[in-house]
Amino acid sequence: MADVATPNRTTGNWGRWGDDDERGALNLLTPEVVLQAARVCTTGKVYNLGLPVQRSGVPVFDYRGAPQRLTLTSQTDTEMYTMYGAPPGLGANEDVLVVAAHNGTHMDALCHVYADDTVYNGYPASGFSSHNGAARCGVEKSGGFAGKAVLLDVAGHQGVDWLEPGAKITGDDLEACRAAQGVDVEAGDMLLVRTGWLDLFASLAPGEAPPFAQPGLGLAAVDFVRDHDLSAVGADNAAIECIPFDEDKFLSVHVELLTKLGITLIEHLRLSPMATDRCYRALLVVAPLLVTGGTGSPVNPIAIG
Ligand code: UVW
Repeated sequence: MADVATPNRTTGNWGRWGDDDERGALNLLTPEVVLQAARVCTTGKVYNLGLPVQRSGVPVFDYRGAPQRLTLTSQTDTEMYTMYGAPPGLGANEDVLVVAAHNGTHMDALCHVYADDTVYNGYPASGFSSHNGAARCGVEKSGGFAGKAVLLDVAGHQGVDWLEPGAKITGDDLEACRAAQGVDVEAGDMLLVRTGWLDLFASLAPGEAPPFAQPGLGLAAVDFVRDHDLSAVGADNAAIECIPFDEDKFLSVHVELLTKLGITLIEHLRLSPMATDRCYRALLVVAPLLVTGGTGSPVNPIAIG
């Protein structure tokens, strides 16, 4: 059972887990809830929900730059290995990874977005500095987490490969999809929403630019998330929310979910394999890098059906 309190319509989840809280709705994932979540597994099939880390063929916002795997050492460095005493033919290949935290499949820490100069739980946005990162609500405070995930395949339910770029998903859309799939959504669940965006992206010709607009949650989906008292929300698009942002307000859904409700967001999830298998309930394990003061982290969440 998750805790008995529920998010307040005005104050969200601020103060719900104490004035010092930095984990937000992840607090709902108590040991009892995680044990319960493990019981939803029926097939044991493991789904890697992360995108590959590579320079091309993955969605990238220009200002963040493409992920880079750079070679640090390889068989071209035999001289160095010989120095360490390695016999001919023995060596090691090593990489350096250069990855913008919010590009590929990643989770947003609660410090990621501020509104009215404030992040989740009322901490001042000024607590973030370029050198140290977030004084409060950095990704290391979220830590790894696990629980039950419910996949709502909204695109599949609406009979399309992907929702139109810019489409705003409402709470009614989520509820209709939930009912059609015959799954319950319980307090503490992690909601995964499939818009089909990554399938649209995959359908593009090499070098073809994706549309700027993306389908995603609109403000009319916020009540569904709040009223079900969810612990995290993930989607297969770049920002969970629709782009352009609903009501033309910058990051409007982020502000409602991440900042007010303290709900961790996980973006660019590969959800189609689960949808194809009609795997609508799974144990989900998310393990961010514990970057001190970090605004988020690349992740490869593992869903077990
Ligand atoms: C923004 O949308 C600004 O970031 P993210 O995709 O990490 O949520």
